[in-house]
Formats: sequence, C-alpha cells, structure tokens
Amino acid sequence: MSTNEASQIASSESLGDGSSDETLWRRSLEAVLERDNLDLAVQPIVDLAQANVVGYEILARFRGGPDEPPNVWFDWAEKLGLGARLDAHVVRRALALRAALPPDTFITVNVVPLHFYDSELVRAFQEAGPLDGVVVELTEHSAIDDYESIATLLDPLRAAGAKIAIDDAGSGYAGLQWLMALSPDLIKLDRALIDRIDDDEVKTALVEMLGSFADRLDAWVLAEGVERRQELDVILRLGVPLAQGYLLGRPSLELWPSVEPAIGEYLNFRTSAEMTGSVLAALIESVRTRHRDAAPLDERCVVIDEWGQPLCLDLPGAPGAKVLVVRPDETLRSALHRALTRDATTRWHPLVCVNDMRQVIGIVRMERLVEMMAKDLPAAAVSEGA
Ligand code: G
Ligand code: MN
Repeated sequence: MSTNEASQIASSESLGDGSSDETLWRRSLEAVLERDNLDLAVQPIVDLAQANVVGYEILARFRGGPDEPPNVWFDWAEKLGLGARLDAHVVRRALALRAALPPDTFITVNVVPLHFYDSELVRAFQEAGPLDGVVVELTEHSAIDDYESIATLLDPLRAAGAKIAIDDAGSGYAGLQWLMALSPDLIKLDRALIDRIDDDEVKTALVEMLGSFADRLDAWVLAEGVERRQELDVILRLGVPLAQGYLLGRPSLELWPSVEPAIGEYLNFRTSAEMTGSVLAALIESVRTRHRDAAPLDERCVVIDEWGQPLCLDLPGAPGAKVLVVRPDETLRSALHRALTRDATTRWHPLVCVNDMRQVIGIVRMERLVEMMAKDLPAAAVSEGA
C-alpha cells in the first residue's frame, strides 16, 4: 500500500464517512439474501371481543451480523439499494409459513410501498399463488408523491385475495391522504398514539376520529403497541376491535403464540359483563391495589385486605379515602345517584368496582359516568340546554 493510499484510508476513517460500516453492512445483508441468515418472529393479533388470536404479524429478526435492531437493518438495506430485495426475501419466507397457519387466521407482512415499483417484490407475491389470508402492511418512512399509482400497483394483489393494511397510521407519513387513496382494509394505529392514551384526551379523540373514519371506509382498526392494562381499557371503551402489543403477546420465534393467559381471562370477563348489557362494565379501568400492610404507592391505588376486598382508596392528596363499591351490573343511573349523594369531600372520587366475591376489579371514574349518562340523554334534552 502506498503512503498515499494509507493516508487516504486514515483520513476517511477519521472523517467517519462510514465506508467500513458500509462494507460490513453490505456483507451482512448479502448473507441474509444469499444464505438466508434470517429468523421470523410472530406476534399475535387479538380480536378483543372474542379474546382470541385472529392473525399474526410476521417480523424479521436478523442473524450473524451487527447486533442492531431490525429497523437499523432495513434502513441500511435501503441506503445500499437492497431494500426491495430484502422485502421480497422476507415476504417469500413469510408466505411459506402459511402452510402451517392455524385455521381461520391471517398473517401480515411488512413492505415499503415504493418497493412495488421493483419487479423482485412483485414476483415474490405473484409466485405465491392465491393470497387469501394475507394482509400486506404498508410501512412508509418517507413522503410519497403519487399515492394513486401505488394504489394501482396493489390491484393485482387485491385481486389475488390479499388485504391491505396501513401501518403506523397517525404517525408522520401515514396521513389521511394516504388513507383515502388506498382505502385500506385495516388501519394499524401507530404505537405512539396508544402509548399513555389513558392520560391523554387528545390521543383518545384522535383514535375515536380514526375509528369513525375507518367505519366510513369499511375498514378495521387495530391498536398497536398495547403495553399497559390502562391502555387496553381505553381502547376497549372506544370499541377498537383488534389489538397487538407486549401486553397481549410478544413476538415469538415459536409458532404460533397465543394470547397472554391473564389478559385473555380479563378480556373474557369484560366481554361477558358487556353481553349482559352492563354499561358500567364498559367504563371499568384498571387500578393498582396494595395490601393494607404494604407501603403506600406513589399513585392512585385501592387498599385491600387478604381476600382482595377493598378497604379504602389512596388518592393523591387524600390517602385512606372512603370507598363506594359498585357491581358491574349496576345501572348507570343508580351508580351515579349513589355517588352524587356522597358527602362533598368524596363526591367526585372514583368508584371501586368489585366482582361477586367483592374483590376489586377496577375503578370507574366519575367523569366517565357523567359522560356516558350524557350520551344516553335524548337529543331534545341536550339541544334544549344548548
Ligand atoms: O412498524 P411496525 O408496527 O411493523 O413495528 C413492529 C415492531 O414493533 C416489531 O419490531 C415489534 O417487535 C415491535 N413491537 C410489537 N409490540 C410492541 C409493543 O407493545 N411495544 C413496543 N415498544 N414495541 C412493540
Ligand atoms: Mn407492522
């Protein structure tokens, strides 16, 4: 090596222009494409009303290269011009899983819509024959100028039986224009929209809006990234039919993962309460509990005895507050009446909902009760006051 070459290498390294990174990534991606250095993880998609798995998102997990998360691999593939080939490869592998798919379930596969301009990806779908039970998730990371022509490229897939989903809806690039051009069959609400939705009325309103938008398009809505029970409670209250996330089931290398048992049980309980026509049941939100001998928590919680029965309520600024107990089958009117006849200091405290054994199921907040009551008023009563 001449001193000139050596100094060039040294300077390119010190400038950090990434050319050595580039070589490493190119080699690793080629190993995926040529030697199939790839595992598929599968994450359950849950029908909340039935508490069962109706589909599975297929997710790529890369082997034997840089220890980076899958999105970094996909970004590098894009940067090196291998994006469409990588999508095609994962799609081929995913479609082959259909042979073992449990009855009456679907799979979803992720693709970048612009890659449909590449014949390699088109071929991966063409060669798979009928596409019933396949949902194609369109994942966009950059702006698209021509929505209509991409929609046209999807027609053959739809004709072969595939359904189309918009991934990460409500985030940066998956806007309303895209939704309108595509008329998707499924709208997957971005994780960011679900994260802490229980504390955020704006996110709640957005999910409600996307839900009614989906109704108009005759599409299903799916909440992604459900990690906490409180988030699940909100999407149940909003009537979102499908959900996915760590709470319901993590991506698994073992086929085919089922719903997290405790959550399945909880969903069954919620559904059976709703089947009996209980309005109150739909308003229940999860709450932390603590045994009376345990140290106070730094958030709202119900203090319970050894039977799981409520003793009092620790609220911010009001520890040890008296509880008002309700059953899921109590009428809205009765619960509201009993709540409002409490003394002024506790009148607006949440109610504690219990099961037949008087164990805590959750709480019902007063604002939800009032909101639901207002919805039940005849239109005349509402407009009269306006
Ligand atoms: O963009 P898309 O929604 O396809 O992203 C899927 C990724 O999200 C996968 O890598 C999966 O592991 C991850 N994921 C799935 N469920 C959850 C969740 O509940 N929380 C978080 N943070 N990530 C999740
Ligand atoms: Mn996805």
